[in-house]
Amino acid sequence: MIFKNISVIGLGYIGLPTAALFSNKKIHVLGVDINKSVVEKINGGSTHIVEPELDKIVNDSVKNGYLKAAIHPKESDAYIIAVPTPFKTNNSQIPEPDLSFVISALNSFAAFLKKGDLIVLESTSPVGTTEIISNHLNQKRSDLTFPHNSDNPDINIAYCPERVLPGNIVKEIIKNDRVIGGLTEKCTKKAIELYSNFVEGEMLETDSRTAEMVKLTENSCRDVQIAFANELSIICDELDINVWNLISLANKHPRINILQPGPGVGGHCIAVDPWFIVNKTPSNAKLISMAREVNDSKPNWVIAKVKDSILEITKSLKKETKDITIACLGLSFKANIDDIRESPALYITREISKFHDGEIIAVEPNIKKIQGERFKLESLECAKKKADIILLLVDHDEFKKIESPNAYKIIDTRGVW
Ligand code: SAJ
Repeated sequence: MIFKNISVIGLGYIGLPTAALFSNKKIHVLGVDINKSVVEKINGGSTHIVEPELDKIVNDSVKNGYLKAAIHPKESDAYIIAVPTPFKTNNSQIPEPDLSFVISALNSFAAFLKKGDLIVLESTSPVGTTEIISNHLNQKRSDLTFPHNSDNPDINIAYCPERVLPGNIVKEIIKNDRVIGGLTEKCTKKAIELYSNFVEGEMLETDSRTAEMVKLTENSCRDVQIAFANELSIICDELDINVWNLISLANKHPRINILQPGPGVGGHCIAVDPWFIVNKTPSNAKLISMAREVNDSKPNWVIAKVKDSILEITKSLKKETKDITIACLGLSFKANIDDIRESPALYITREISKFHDGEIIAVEPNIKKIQGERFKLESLECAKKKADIILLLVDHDEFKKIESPNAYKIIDTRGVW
């Protein structure tokens, strides 16, 4: 085996399962994270992430001595970078990718690099980032040759994006095909050799720029398709047509497959990655940019619906707003997970709690407690009993199991009832 030691930088939703699966194959893995409590938790054999099957793999690997976590990397044969690549808004209109975590990761292991090492970037990144990595490391280590300026470099660098779905990460990380783009063909081959340790899907070879763009394209494609569904939902509302029924009928056409509207697009991927394309090619990325705008505006459209409903109740039931109870069902960014990052459901619930002076109940079966909010976490039963307005925001299984509740006003943003 050519990779005896691997360092995985960033122990989040992608880095931790990746580190765990390599160590599960009896390769010594050092998981690196700047967060001390994450490091301690993993060294204690548990995880800070809720993902099916992950706990056991991490626990087994730590017990067997193949997985360790630390704040700093050490000399390894391969370095995998799985750190966040958020965007900065600054004053510019188009959000700008923030590569500072990638650069810090490079700086943390540059001194350990030796001839023959492999570096793989997994973080979603703008086109050209893998080349930036090569240049950056070359500046730090002029004693070594790098792929941007050598045909047979000492250091191999490739881009291999993660493509796994939160909630099904462990299964998908093993089974999904991988797109692997090295800065040279040899870099690609080396990265394939590395991932073959646990990946059962096909290894699809390409160059780094194409691999970077593939990842952005996948998430932008989904964003554009969801925007189409969200736009349809607003049009149908105006025309008094049930959008769920419409989509299900249109989808009977053999070549039509419309996605589902919702309260907006959340999570840390689809709502972010399209901006990386728009930022690079602003005048040509028209549709991609417009899709972001459509999806980002959907939560405020839902809030306007809630305001209309409150007004209707004050008029028809002669209730004061302080006596109107609103129940928001779901806070996570999508069904059956506990992840609230960039969640439109959480944003909508918070915004309602800013203007509504009556009681606001949130029901989130995947979260036990929430602090510092103006709304309370309650049971579904309590919400059904007390609410004048029921706003369904996430299609959790628990909500799908029940019949449409008996509130004065039901706003179902996911077409569950
Ligand atoms: N959503 C809708 N309607 C739909 C589908 C999704 O409103 O028909 C919403 C969801 O509710 C959620 C958001 O879109 O708020 C994103 O959810 P998702 O399930 O589409 O995607 P993520 O963010 O959980 O994971 C995506 C996946 N990408 C694609 O499916 C192309 C995953 O494979 C990627 O690995 C992941 O992004 C990532 O890490 O980039």
